[in-house]
Amino acid sequence: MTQLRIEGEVSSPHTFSFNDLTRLPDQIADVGQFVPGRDGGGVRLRSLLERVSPADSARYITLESSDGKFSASLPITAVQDAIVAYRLGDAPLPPKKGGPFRFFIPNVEECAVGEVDACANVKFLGRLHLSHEPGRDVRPTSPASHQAHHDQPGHEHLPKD
Ligand SMILES: Nc1nc2c(c(=O)[nH]1)N[C@H]1C(S)=C(S)[C@@H](COP(=O)(O)O)O[C@H]1N2
Ligand SMILES: [Mo]
Repeated sequence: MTQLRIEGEVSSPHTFSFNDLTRLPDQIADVGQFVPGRDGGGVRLRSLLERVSPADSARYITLESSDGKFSASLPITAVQDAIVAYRLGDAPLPPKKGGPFRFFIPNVEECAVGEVDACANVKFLGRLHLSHEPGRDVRPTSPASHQAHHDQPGHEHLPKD
């Protein structure tokens, strides 16, 4: 079963299953309320962070896809309202929606314009890592490299439907 791991500079590293996530506080019934055009349910990132107890030294959170190919690293303070989408009705969020786990930052800036942008909405999330210094970040940083990123086979935008 696919799970979501949180580790690094935390007191209690933890691996969350679908069922674990359903039991956390701060559930979001409809992510579309905060991220227009998206469906599914989720939970606030802060609920997962409370469960693992970040160390005082932790300043960055690195979001990694389960295949290890995509990652983004952001200041923890910038993602206080972020959502981990994990369900579609009573079932796990399907890959065609970026599941089983997908990161969403409400009211985020458009792609390739800053430290916290829509490129950090990591799909197929497998691991969250907390650290003092920024972690691995492979987000495209210019309009041209962003276009090239999405032109790669398998990197097209997901349909919003
Ligand atoms: N795993 C993974 N997540 C990813 C990417 C990726 O290539 N792989 N691309 C990012 C970029 S650059 C953007 S703009 C958004 C696109 O999300 P969408 O497919 O839902 O439109 O996903 C982000 N998350
Ligand atoms: Mo992007």
